[in-house]
Amino acid sequence: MTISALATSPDTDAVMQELEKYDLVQHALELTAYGVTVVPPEKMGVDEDFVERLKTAILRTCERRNGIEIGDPETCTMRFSELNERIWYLLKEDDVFIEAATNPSALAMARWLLGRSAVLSGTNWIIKPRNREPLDLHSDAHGIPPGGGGIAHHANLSWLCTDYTGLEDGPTVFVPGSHLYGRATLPHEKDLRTTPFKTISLNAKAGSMAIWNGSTWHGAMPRDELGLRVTLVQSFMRRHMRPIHDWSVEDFSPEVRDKYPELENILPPSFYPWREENEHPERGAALIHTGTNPYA
Ligand SMILES: O=C(O)CCC(=O)C(=O)O
Ligand SMILES: [Fe+2]
Repeated sequence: MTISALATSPDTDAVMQELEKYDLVQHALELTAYGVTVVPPEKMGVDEDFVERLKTAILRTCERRNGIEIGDPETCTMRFSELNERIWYLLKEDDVFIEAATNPSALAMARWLLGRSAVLSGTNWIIKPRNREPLDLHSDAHGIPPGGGGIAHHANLSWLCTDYTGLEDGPTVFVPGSHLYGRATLPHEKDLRTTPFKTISLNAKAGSMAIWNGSTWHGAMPRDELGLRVTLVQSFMRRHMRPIHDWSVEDFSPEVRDKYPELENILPPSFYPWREENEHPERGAALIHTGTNPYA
């Protein structure tokens, strides 16, 4: 008996069926139990050159926006601060960012955490050269206070564009299960060298997607390896939250909207804010519906 086939719960059934379709059930379970999972490249359903196209788009956008020349990313010795300026708002820079944001496996996972109404909140890159500084443990679900651990509010879907196969790569590290605390880290919990919490470090090939509940505490190891670790970070949120970017599906041409129909769903028009009167009362029903079920 497969409950999702019995058509009693349209939102939950749809989310469950997508997980089955893309062979992601184990990853959904890891997200629920540990707050983090890594989906290997072969389950992301992209063509072979996708990750190279994504990495190149990130490096070219960084060069163009910052007026720099990165050269060979495998030997680049530029500083972190030079490579991580103007890192946000990437969708319009190259269609590969839209392809990444609307990837069916990625959306199936985002919707497991945030419901079918999940919205794309923000996109940014991280280009990490050899550096000596660890990144402190933190939650990405800013503004969610203690008590908020029952459901996910925010999800980080990070596409690894280079290998994270050893500690020398400067991988992200996680405190498994910390999403259940439902709060941000306190000052004495943050330092990776002294935190009393057990951590795991990401160990995955380029093309994998690391996905975490935004409330899962994470940080990053210093990078010892020469060259650049390159990552596309995609933040999804529940629909009632204030997205990072004020972007709209109207910003994209009809051709792009036709090619990536999921854009309409992940960049919905907002019901809020309003002043004396709401100018778009017709948008209210979709938002109110999200209050009926965590999978809505
Ligand atoms: O650089 C890393 O591995 C961690 C990045 C991070 O904290 C994030 O993407 O939210
Ligand atoms: Fe983070």
